[in-house]
Amino acid sequence: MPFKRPLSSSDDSESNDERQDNTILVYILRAKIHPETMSELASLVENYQFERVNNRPSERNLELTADVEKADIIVTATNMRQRLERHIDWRIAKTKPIVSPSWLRDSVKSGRPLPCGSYVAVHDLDDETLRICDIAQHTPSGSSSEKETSWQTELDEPVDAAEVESLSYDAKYSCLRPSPLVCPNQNLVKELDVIRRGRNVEGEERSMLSYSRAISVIKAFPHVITEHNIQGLHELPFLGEKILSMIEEFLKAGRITEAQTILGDPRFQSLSAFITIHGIGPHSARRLYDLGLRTLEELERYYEVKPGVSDEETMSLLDAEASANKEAAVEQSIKIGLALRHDLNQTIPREEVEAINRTIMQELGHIQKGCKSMIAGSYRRGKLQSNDVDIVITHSDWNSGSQKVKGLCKKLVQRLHEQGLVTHVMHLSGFHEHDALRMHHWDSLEKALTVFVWRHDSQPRRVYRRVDLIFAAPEVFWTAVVGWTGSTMFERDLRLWAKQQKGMKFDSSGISRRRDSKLYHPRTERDVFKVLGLVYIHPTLRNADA
Ligand code: DGT
Ligand code: MG
Repeated sequence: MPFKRPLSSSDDSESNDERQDNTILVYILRAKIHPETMSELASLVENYQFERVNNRPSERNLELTADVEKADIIVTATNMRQRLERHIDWRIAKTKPIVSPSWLRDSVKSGRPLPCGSYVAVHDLDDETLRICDIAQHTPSGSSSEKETSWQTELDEPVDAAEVESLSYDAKYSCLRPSPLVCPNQNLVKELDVIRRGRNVEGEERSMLSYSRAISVIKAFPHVITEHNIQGLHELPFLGEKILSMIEEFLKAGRITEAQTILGDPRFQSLSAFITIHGIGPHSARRLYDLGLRTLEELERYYEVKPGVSDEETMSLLDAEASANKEAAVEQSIKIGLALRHDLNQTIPREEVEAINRTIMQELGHIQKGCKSMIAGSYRRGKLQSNDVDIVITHSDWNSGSQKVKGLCKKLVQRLHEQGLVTHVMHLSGFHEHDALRMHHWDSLEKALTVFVWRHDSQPRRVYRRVDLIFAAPEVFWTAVVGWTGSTMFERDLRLWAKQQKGMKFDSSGISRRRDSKLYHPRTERDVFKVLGLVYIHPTLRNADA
C-alpha cells in the first residue's frame, strides 16, 4: 500500500526533518501490552526494513517514534475508546490509522505495509481509520507507488483464538460454525462423502443435500466420535436416525456398507469420471452413459477429441456472451476439458497458485495500474493442492475503482491470450448491476473461466491450469472474496442465513436488504460478516464440505 502520512496539526516541515520521506513513523501505545510483547514489537520496527516491493528494493522503512503527534500509525492492544483516550488525545486519535499489533507482525512478515482495513483496533474509529487508509491508498496516476500496487495480493490475518472460541459447533448454519480443513472425524466424513457423491451423480438432490448438511455438521464437531460420546450427537442438527446408524456402523467396522457398495458400482465409477470434465454435470453424464459410453476414452472418441490436442480457435468463446448458441459453447468447453484432462485433472500446489496470481497481476498492470487481488477458493481455505485458481480482482481506489475495473476482464483475457498465457475461455460474462431480486445465478460480476498455460519453474513442459478471474468494483470486492472463498456449503448457508434471519440477500456481487433493496458496501471482509450480523470466521475455518 502506498503509505502516505495523514496530515496532522504537528505535521510541519520541522517534524519532517527527523526522517526520510518514505519512513513510516510507528507509535506503539504501551498500555495493555506486556513488556515482552512490547520489546518484540519494538524490535520488529527497529530491525526491519521493507526489503522488497515488486521485487525491487524499497526505500520504505519503519521507525519508532515516542511522539504520538508525529506518528503515521498507532499500534495498540486497546480496543476501547475510553481506554485509548486515557493516553491519546481523541482529536489526534481521529487523524491517525490506529491498528492492532497484528498489523505490524503481518506487515513485517509480508515485507510491505499492509492496508489497515482488517486491523482496525478501536471500533469507534472504524470509519476514521478506513478513511485515512483510503486517503493513503490514493496516489496520483502513474506514480511509482501505484505501479507497486499493481500486482499486490491481499494477505489474510492470523486466526484469532478468542473469536473461534465464541463460535458454536452445534449451530444450525455452517456460517456460525468453525469448520477446519481436516477435522477429528475426517475418515468418517470421507465415507459419508462417497454416499453424497453417489446421490449427486444420480441427480438425487434432496438426499445429496441431507448428506452435505450432515457432513458439514461433523466437520465442525471438535471431538473424535466414539461409542462413549455418540449419544451426544443426537443434539446436533441434521443428524437423523439413518445417518446416526451409519456413524455407529462406521465406529464398529471402520466403513459404511452403502458407501462401499457405491464405490464398487461400475455405473458410479463411469458417472464420477465423466463429471471430472469441465462442462459435464451429473445430468449430461447420465445422458452420455445412457448412450452406452462408459470410459473417458470412449468419450474422447464420441467427441472426436485427440488427447493433448485442443482447438486454439476457441478464443472465439470470448464472444460467447453474445452468442445465441449456448449449447455449442458447452460442447466446445467439454471438448477442451476432455483434450486437456491429463493436465486439468492434476491438482495445483500452493506455490504455483501464488506464482500464477503474480504473473496474471503483472500482465494486468500493463493495462490498468493500481489493481489488487485476493486468491480465493480452496487455496484461501488452506488446501495444499487446489483443483483450480480463483482470483478476485479490484482496483485499490475506492472512489474511481468501479469505473476502472469495468470491461477490464475481457481486456485482461485478451492480453493473456496475446502473451500465450491463456489458450481458452470456457465462459466469459459481463457486468450487470447487483439485482436484489435475481435468484438463480451465482452472481453478476465480470468473470472469465479460462485455461491458463505455462511452464512453471523446472517443469519439463508447459502445463494447462484452470484459472477463474473475477472482477469486482471496490464496493463489492469483499463480498466477492467471501463469495468465492467457499466452501460450497458455507456459501449456501451464508445465503440462507441472510435471507431467513436477516431479511437480506447475499451473493458475491453484493449484499442488499430485501424490503427496500438498500445496498451495503463493506470496506473489509470483517465488515461483510458484521453487516450480516455474524461473528467473523477465518477462511481456514470455512471448510464446511468434505
Ligand atoms: P477446488 O477449486 O476444487 O480446489 O475447490 P474450490 O472450493 O476452490 O471450488 P471452486 O473453485 O469450484 O469454487 C470456489 C468457490 O467459489 C466455491 O466454494 C463456491 C464459489 N463458486 C464456484 N463457482 C461460482 C460461481 O460461478 N459464482 C460464484 N459467485 N461463486 C462460485
Ligand atoms: Mg477453486
